[in-house]
Formats: sequence, structure tokens, C-alpha cells
Amino acid sequence: WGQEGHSIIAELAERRLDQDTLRKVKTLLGGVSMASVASWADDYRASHPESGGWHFVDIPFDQTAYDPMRDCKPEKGDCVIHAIARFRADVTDCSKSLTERGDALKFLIHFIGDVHQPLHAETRFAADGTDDQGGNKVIVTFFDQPNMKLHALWDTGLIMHTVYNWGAYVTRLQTGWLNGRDVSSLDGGTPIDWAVESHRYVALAYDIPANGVISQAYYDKALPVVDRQLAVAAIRLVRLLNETLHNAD
Ligand code: DCM
Ligand code: DCM
Ligand code: DCM
Ligand code: ZN
Ligand code: ZN
Repeated sequence: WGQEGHSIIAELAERRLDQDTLRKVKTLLGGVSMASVASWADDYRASHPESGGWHFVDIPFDQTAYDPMRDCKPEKGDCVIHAIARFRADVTDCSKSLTERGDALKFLIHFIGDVHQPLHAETRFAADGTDDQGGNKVIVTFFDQPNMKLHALWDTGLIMHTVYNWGAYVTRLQTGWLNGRDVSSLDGGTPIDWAVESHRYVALAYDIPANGVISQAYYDKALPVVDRQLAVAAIRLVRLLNETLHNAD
């Protein structure tokens, strides 16, 4: 996701955390909001290119299961599945400094978001063995915007076309997808389950007209998936933080 998506997930999560967990989160973050640090991992990446692979997992388009040897290779710079496991351990590791644990929390907030972006759980291989880097090499036209990467359509385009200010998207989800919904069956699972579930939406994401022009019909199909994935990411982030920080001091 782009900044907006990450802020939406973090803000929704912050509003749903246990009070005790929220207090610990605020200590780790030095008092600032979760939304304000939700894209820090992207800034970090600019000066630490070796962290680029932490943001996604390359389950091939035509596969349905995760294979760590195939999809999370160390030579590709690791993957989001391993990154979540590592930072989950780091956030309560008392041999680490408060700064290090705070950074681990910022990474967790970001990567639990990314694993829910369908194109961060996928890459599509061509016959020659090259891949499209999670839709980064597929170019579409989105209403008045030509030359948009399919990946960027899902990171930011669909969100920004719907509401310009991300805070309004938080309201949209609270009054829409999340309103009155029993989420107790949705917050379980492992990061692998979340990636495999994200991957189920990639056929829909690649169902683009031959001329590359995104239609209203595509938008109408895609937006409920964006809503669902943003909301579910927040719910799972809440569960993970409540559980991880529960017994920590
Ligand atoms: N813990 C934590 N934050 C701290 C201190 C401890 O998250 N400031 C966690 C780390 C361990 C557990 O609490 O999971 C017990 O830590 P210890 O063995 O240091 O008491
Ligand atoms: N990305 C991805 N899957 C890949 C490669 C990249 O999801 N196989 C993501 C990481 C960034 C975005 O796409 O969020 C742009 O990547 P880059 O800056 O490496 O082109
Ligand atoms: N914004 C919003 N809702 C919030 C916070 C900010 O809609 N709760 C908007 C205000 C800015 C934009 O998002 O137009 C970028 O804010 P930031 O730089 O804080 O992400
Ligand atoms: Zn992305
Ligand atoms: Zn990212």
C-alpha cells in the first residue's frame, strides 16, 4: 500500500486496541500515533535497500500455496512472512533497546498491512522466466491517469479515487465494511494464511480489459476487495499487538 493505505490500517487498529496495549504502543512510539509511523518502513527502505524484500512475498500468479524455498528466498532479500515473524519477536525482546523495539513495532504495523495488499503476495512469470514484480510491469489507464502501474493502482489509485483524504476512508470503513460486523472469525490465522488469502484476489486484480483501460466494472469489483483487505489487516494487527504486548511490561 501507499501512505494512505498504511495510515488507514494503523488508525483503524489504534481505535480498536485494548487500553493496556495502546499504552504500551504509545510508549514504544514515543507518544505519536500509529498512523504517523505506518509508512516509516518505506522511508527506511530508501536508505536500506536490503530491506526491500521485506515488503512482499512472491507467490507465483498460477500457484495457490506458499512455498518458502520458492517464494521467500534469502537472495531476494527475504520476504514479508519472515519479516513479520522477526519483528514480532523483536518487539518484546528486552535485550533490545527501546528504540529497537519501537522500530520493530513500526515494521510490524507496516508489514501486516503490506501482506494484505494482493499484489504484495504475488508475482506473475512470463514464458521467458522473467516476472512482473507484483504487477509493477503491467501498465493501465485509470480514468484520467494514463501509464499507471497495476501495482500502484492497488497501492494507492483505488483508494485515492474513492476518497482523497485517508481519514475519510477510515470513516468509510467504520460506517461501511466494519459496521456491525462480527470480526471474531476473521482475526486468526498466521502471516502465511494471510498471504495465501491475499493471493486469492490476484485473478480479479489482473482481469484487465485488453486495451488496459480500467473500467467502472473493474473498479466496482476491486473496491470491495480493497475495503475488506484494509479492514481485515487492521483487525489482525490489533489481535497480534494485543497478544504480543499483553504480558510485556
Ligand atoms: N518484555 C517486554 N518489554 C520489556 C520487558 C520484558 O516486552 N520492557 C517481555 C520479554 C519477554 C517477557 O516480557 O517476552 C519476559 O521478559 P524478561 O525475561 O526480561 O522478564
Ligand atoms: N513489490 C512487490 N513485489 C515484487 C516487487 C516489488 O510487491 N516482486 C512492491 C514493493 C514496492 C513496490 O512494489 O511497494 C515497488 O517496488 P520497486 O520500488 O522495487 O519497484
Ligand atoms: N488526513 C486525513 N485524516 C487524518 C489525518 C490526515 O484525511 N486523520 C489527511 C490530511 C492531509 C493528508 O491526509 O491532507 C496527509 O496527512 P499526513 O501527512 O498526516 O498523512
Ligand atoms: Zn506496493
Ligand atoms: Zn511496504
